[in-house]
Amino acid sequence: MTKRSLIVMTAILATPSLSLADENHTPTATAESHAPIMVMGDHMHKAGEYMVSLRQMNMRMEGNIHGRDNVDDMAVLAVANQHAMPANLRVVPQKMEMEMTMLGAMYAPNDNITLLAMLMQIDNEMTLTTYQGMMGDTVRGQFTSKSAGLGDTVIGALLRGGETKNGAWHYGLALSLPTGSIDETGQILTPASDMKMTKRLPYPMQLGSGTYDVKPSITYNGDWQKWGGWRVGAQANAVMRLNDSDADYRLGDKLEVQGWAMKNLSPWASASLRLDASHQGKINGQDSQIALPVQAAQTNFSGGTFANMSLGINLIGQSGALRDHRLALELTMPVYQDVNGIQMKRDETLTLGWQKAF
Ligand SMILES: [Cu+2]
Repeated sequence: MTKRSLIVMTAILATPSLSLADENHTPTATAESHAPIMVMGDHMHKAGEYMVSLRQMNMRMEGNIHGRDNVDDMAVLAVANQHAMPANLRVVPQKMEMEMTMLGAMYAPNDNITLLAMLMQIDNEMTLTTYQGMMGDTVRGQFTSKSAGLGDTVIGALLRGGETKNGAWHYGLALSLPTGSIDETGQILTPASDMKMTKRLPYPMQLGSGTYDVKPSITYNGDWQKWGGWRVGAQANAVMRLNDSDADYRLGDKLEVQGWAMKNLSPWASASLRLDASHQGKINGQDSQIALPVQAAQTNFSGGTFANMSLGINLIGQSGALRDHRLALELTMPVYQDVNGIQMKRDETLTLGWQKAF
């Protein structure tokens, strides 16, 4: 765990002691009344309510896959480079860590609409092995690329849909603004020389999409008391790019469906199980400055189909200074990944979050 994760965690854990107990507050919420922490736009608020949230997400990737199959460095070196020279890939990613800190706010001017906004800070770190020259399997060395800064900013609204006997659904419409940089550079060890060169980093190391993205969603929340107090939910959401970035490309559109079930363990704790599946298309166009003999710089080698299973725990304070502070942890594990071309293999993601409504 990195230093910033620790700072965020400490801030989250210290926050309840700073707030005052509020005796006139609405009845205390239950631990299962929000979806697992990784689900965005899962709930609406009552008129006049607002909420702040902080999420810390750490995602790891290790090794490489071609489609669905694990591949070693030699298999990666056998793949053609789309860019001019050399003929084959010569730089192989080994490990990547993505850290995202998300600060969110929600406000409901009335019962039918909840406004939301989210800022994020992103830290990426990738370790790669460079092979010497135009061919062969002689290692020149390893190097690490880093990028950090503000990511894209999301603003949007949730709109009341309708009600069923045991639940309700709502619609979401958000816009992602391209506040994240797409011209991050790093010191690259190239196949040609032991001297590092400053180059624009490959697409997965950039901090934003570079485009205005529309994010529609529809969410159902059900309270199935007759099933022994289970709460269930489902959401379909999409990311659609509206334009090409300044660097003449756009990331692939994305579609995701997910469902979850939550069960109370006590008035202040619940456990959750969530399944998600998503599909993302390939990068369209190309940034002419991203031209390294590495898979992550190949626009064909982007997007794919993914499914994950997540286990979560949710705690909610019941009284005193802890009242209504929500703390949640979710561990996401890949169960299926089928990528376009060769890409890094996704490992687990850990998300820690804090939410407080007023
Ligand atoms: Cu909220």
